[in-house]
Amino acid sequence: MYTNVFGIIPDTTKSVWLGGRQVGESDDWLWDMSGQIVDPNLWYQSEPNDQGREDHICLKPAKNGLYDVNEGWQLIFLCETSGENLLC
Ligand SMILES: [Ca+2]
Ligand SMILES: [Ca+2]
Repeated sequence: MYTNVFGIIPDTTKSVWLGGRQVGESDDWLWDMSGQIVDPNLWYQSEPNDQGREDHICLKPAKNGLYDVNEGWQLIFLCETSGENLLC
C-alpha cells in the first residue's frame, strides 16, 4: 500500500496522517474509507505500542512503516482521489 507514496510525499522525512484507526481498545485497526483491516505487516517494528492513547495511524516514510499515534500530532495528510471524490 504505502510503497507507492514515496513519489508523492514532498518531504519523506515528515510523517503523514493516514485514514485509519484502532477499533475501541481492541487489537483491530481499520482503514477508514475501505473498512478493511490494516495488514499487520505494515507496522514498524514494535508498533502499534499504544504509548498514550495512540488510536490513529501515521506513516513514517523514513522508517518505512506505520505508527500508532495520538490525535495531538500535527502532521500533513495523505489523501487520494477516486473520480470526483476526495478521500482522506
Ligand atoms: Ca490505542
Ligand atoms: Ca506508537
